[in-house]
Amino acid sequence: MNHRFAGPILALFGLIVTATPAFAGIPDPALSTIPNVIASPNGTVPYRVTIVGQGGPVADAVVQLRYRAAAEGAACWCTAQGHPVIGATTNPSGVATFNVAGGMCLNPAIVAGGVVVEVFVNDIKLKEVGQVSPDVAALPSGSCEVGLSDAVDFTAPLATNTYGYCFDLNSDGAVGLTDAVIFTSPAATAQTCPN
Ligand SMILES: [Ca+2]
Ligand SMILES: [Ca+2]
Repeated sequence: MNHRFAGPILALFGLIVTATPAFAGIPDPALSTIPNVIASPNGTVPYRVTIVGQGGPVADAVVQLRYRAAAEGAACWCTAQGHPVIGATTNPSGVATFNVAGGMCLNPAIVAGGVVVEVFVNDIKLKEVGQVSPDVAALPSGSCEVGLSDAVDFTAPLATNTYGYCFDLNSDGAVGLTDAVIFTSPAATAQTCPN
């Protein structure tokens, strides 16, 4: 090899080698799991996303839920909950866990503009999702609460396994027992905001 080129070629080789792990860490929307956001008045119902790339789970990725203005305005928010951008970082399994303290069902088909939450991973938009919540019926006061009116709304869909966007709390495309289990705890304790 001509020694004049050895340096640049070695440098190029080094670039390729160091670039590989970075590529492996690029989130792939098709491999990642990003359900509808679930909000609850005291944030105790966790919302989890799993970010996966070609090389497997992506750790230490910054995941942001960015609410569009119309959706932010239609949601119920507890005082301590920052918005419209809510962030969390993925663990070694690629899982980021949020505890969104608020409420209201935000169906993109109904919310003005057709977009509710844009999910960004390391500042790259990965998906658009809606929001669900056990707090589906708004109180006239505007405060977030899981109470009798929410139970009334949930009872028929849960009892008859009838699909409705707002009642599919675990985003599996169906309404049934799993959603009832998620709904029961905040309903039984008449969950409200902690402040
Ligand atoms: Ca309510
Ligand atoms: Ca479901």
